[in-house]
Amino acid sequence: MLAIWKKYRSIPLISRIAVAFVLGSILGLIFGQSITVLKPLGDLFVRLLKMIIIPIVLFTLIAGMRKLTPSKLGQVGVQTVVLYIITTAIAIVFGLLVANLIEPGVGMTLPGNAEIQTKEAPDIVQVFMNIVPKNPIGALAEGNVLQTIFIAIVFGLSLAILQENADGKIKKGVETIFNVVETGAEAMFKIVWGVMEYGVIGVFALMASVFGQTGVDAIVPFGKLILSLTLAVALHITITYLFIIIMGLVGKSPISFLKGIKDAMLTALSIRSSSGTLPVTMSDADENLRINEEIFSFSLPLGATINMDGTAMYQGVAAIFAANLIGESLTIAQQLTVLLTSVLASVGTAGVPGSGLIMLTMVLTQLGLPLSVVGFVAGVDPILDRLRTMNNVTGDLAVTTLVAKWNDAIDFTTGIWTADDN
Ligand code: DAS
Repeated sequence: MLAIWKKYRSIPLISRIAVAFVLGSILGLIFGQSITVLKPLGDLFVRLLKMIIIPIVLFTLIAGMRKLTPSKLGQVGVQTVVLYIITTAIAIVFGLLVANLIEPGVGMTLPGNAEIQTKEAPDIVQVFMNIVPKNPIGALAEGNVLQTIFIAIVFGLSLAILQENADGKIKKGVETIFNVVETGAEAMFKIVWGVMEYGVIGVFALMASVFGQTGVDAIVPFGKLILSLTLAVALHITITYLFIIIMGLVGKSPISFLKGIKDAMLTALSIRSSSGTLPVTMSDADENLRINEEIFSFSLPLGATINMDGTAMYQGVAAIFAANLIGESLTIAQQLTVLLTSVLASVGTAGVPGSGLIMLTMVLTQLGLPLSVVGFVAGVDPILDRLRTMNNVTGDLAVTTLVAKWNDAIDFTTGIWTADDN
């Protein structure tokens, strides 16, 4: 028995999770609804990851402020947000291009019984106002990532200023707090890998229940919609992230980059939550991509909430799908509306399961397209959402790598990058 356990443990964790992912998907399609009894095992995995989000963001971001001067934070912040917005806009263009070519929804009709869901577009001023917490402890308790970022930056900055100007007991106290949060961050990363060990079971259960729930008969009619999103995601990851950003601007091997972020990509595909994947995303940035904490502790939590390239791209695909369903075609002006609405809405939408579907109600409302489309595609959204989330997380890490390179805050002599030299 011990020999079997040792053999099992000798297999790389990510390989075990990948096998669990594929096996779960296949068995889900074979056994259908009956296998969804395993869903609680998958939900437990998601809960364990969510348990880590707030402490890891708080610890790493405050620790990161020890090295980030206010001016540097401004520079890193502007670079990060501008790149996030540009890549999101490119993503939507890919979504619109592919959907115009494949024409998902043509030849299909919208059933009258799809229930209508409506959601108001977030008021952009309110989105930015909501970043400031009324009650910091409440923000942490309810797991509000954007407000936690705000608290960590403000508190970390004040500590960094005290570190420069205070003396005696206060200075000693600042050192102690920074040491505590750095230790806390390391402890959190250790927990991440403990949770990922359970992830082999969790991912198997999640994939078995999603394919058991959805079933082949629900997937086939939406084949062209799934194909359109899959193609757009593949194009955006390959061209925008791997060729332009990693190979062109960072000047490193795209293969090494992919190897460095596979844990986060597979986790995102499994749990369909950027925020839930954040502990793994940050761990990959730290341990594999060797990015300095002061960069990723700011850009990744921010990216998990405001940078959703896959989600925004899906709006382009789904808007054309909706128009085709009712025998219309979107004018260029309408497609530009999709682009603008989706970029703005992706800033205001949290990285949680199904947020792309909620955003779709805003986009369809803006275009005057039938909202019943949201109910119509809801059945396959657990599959589409996984593709979107995997894209979202990949984009966060690609931009973070470029910002780290621009700020000399990445060590290319260690981690996954050394594979380049072989
Ligand atoms: N599940 C969302 C995320 O976590 C993406 C989406 O729903 O589009 O990023």
